[in-house]
Amino acid sequence: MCPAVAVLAVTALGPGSAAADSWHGLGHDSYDRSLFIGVPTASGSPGSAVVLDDSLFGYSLRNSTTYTRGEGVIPAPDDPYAEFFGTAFAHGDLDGDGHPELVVGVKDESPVVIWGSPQGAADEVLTIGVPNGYPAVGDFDGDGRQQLAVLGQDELTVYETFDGREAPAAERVIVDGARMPAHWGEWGEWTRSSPRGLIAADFTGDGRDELVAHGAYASGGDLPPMSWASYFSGGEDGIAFDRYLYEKQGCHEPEGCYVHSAAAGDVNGDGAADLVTAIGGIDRPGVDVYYGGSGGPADERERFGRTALGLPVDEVVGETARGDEGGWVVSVSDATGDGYADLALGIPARMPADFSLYAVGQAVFVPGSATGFDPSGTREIDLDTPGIPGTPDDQTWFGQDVQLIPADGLRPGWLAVSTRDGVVVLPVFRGGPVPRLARSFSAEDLHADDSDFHARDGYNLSS
Ligand SMILES: [Ca+2]
Ligand SMILES: [Ca+2]
Ligand SMILES: [Ca+2]
Ligand SMILES: [Ca+2]
Repeated sequence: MCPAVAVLAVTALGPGSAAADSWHGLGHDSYDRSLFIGVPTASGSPGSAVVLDDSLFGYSLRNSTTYTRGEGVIPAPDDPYAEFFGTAFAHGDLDGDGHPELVVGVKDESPVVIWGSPQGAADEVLTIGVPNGYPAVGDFDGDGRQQLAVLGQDELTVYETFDGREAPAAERVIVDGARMPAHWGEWGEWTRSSPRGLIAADFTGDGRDELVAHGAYASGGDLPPMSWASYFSGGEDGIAFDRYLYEKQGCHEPEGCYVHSAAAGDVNGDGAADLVTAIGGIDRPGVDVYYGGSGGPADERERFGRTALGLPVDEVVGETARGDEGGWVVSVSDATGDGYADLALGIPARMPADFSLYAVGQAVFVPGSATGFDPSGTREIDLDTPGIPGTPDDQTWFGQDVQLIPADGLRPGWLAVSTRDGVVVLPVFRGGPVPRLARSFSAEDLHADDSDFHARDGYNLSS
């Protein structure tokens, strides 16, 4: 591996190629409350990403921007059959001009930086040469400026400083060491790891951001999935590998199971971000919390199963979730505005009590508190909940992804839930989410052809 090989390409297009509306028209200059929706490959389309901007009246298509590969400033995919534009999103002011950039991850291809400008998103993009890269933005060295980190198949790259819109190749840092278990000969045929996400947050509470990378092991056969996560601590010298938070975690362990999704937020309000992982597997629905502290996320995790999350224990199947992969996706953010990050959990394979339908799905909201998630405030939301559009059916996959948007002053927080048929967004007030005020965006609204969806991995929600 030669660190000097940086493949970065600048794409600039002439006047008239604008693909973006502006958040400036709304009087704010931030993606902090934007909802990003990655839309997978649809029939005859290379995939797109929709940015819904918050307004005083919530989210609407009138305040949205759609980026489609091969249109406007967005480069066409190298592989027309590549699956997913909008695998991951990150945002922040990378060049220090006061206007935020949006970074869009692309499954199997390289992330794209959409530059900010005084007029909103600019007609200029930068392609970061890390195939299958997951982006995250944070201030890792404490200098007050934001940096871009990208987790690729075999490396974590931190771009130190973007000087204008030039490629920062000379200053990029590749973090060496055993940050992910790349080759692993035990346990049969697992051969390599693959990334699933990169999370930037202040896990120590010192004002500098750290990173957690997580992913899964690939296997050649029908072996059950296993997962790993590694913690990268920061400092004045930048990011360095610290330790694994978990490794080879799978359902073969009495207490463990594989992790499909992870998120960070300050659940207990102590100033340090906490890592929350969704525990999949038939018998182990719920989440694990690794509370942050001076040493980063704790080695000891706290398990919240169905009972601890305030969910009823089913008479027939006990603590299980009446559907496989109980905790499939998590989002953590202070949507109620009380200072404690709240939890949204997506359980898309959930079945009704009489087992008559497969994968109707469910979303769960649990508020945070000084002692962690507070089960007394739990809300279960599904397609039978008054106000939620749609009808329960086989494989509606309600909760295939979830995303919380934080409250901001008088503006409420939001809970977004994706299904086979689109995305539902509902406001979250102090008392929790309000399904009767839900609004929905159909597959057509989101430029998606739902007939092609791999339903459980359909939309990708981010903020
Ligand atoms: Ca900028
Ligand atoms: Ca920190
Ligand atoms: Ca905390
Ligand atoms: Ca809260």
